[in-house]
Amino acid sequence: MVTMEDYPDIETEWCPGCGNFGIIKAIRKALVNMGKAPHEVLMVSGIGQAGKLPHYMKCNTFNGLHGRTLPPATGAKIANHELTVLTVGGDGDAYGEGGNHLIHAIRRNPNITAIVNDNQIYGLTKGQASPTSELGMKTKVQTHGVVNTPLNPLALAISLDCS
Ligand SMILES: Cc1ncc(C[n+]2csc(CCOP(=O)(O)OP(=O)(O)O)c2C)c(N)n1
Ligand SMILES: [Mg+2]
Repeated sequence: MVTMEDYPDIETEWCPGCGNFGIIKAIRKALVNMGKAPHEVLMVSGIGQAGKLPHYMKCNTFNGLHGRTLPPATGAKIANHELTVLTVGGDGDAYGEGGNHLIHAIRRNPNITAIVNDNQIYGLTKGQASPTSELGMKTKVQTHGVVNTPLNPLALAISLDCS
């Protein structure tokens, strides 16, 4: 039987209070509830604070390029249908650099789970605006505030009939 002991806590580089702690715990609990052992799971990520999440998971992992989580994850799923494949990344990774891959992964529906840790900012690179940053939000780069309305990722997913 798979238990939480199969998915131990691993020391992270995240700041105290970071939302990624809750997300990693929820992922571990979900895998245990599904009865998935670490060797049956692959987590794929790109670059970013969210992209570090698989580093702290005891399972198969693949760390690729920023915005490029979905192509290797799709490839792995095609090669091994039995594998439970999850991608995890930030809003910049999933909706900015990886936006094109997101659209086509939804369209192809390769039966993988894509998790986006949407903190509405480019966290790792010190706080530039991302596609989901609020209109008017000031950053060190957007000194007069963000000028574009944010992307609505759920509306995008629904319009593409995402499962
Ligand atoms: C192709 C490419 N563009 C830009 C970068 C630089 N870069 C690395 S992480 C990052 C932003 C990360 O933001 P996000 O994906 O939202 O993750 P977070 O750190 O907020 O969790 C950027 C712009 C890169 N490594 N590769
Ligand atoms: Mg982010």
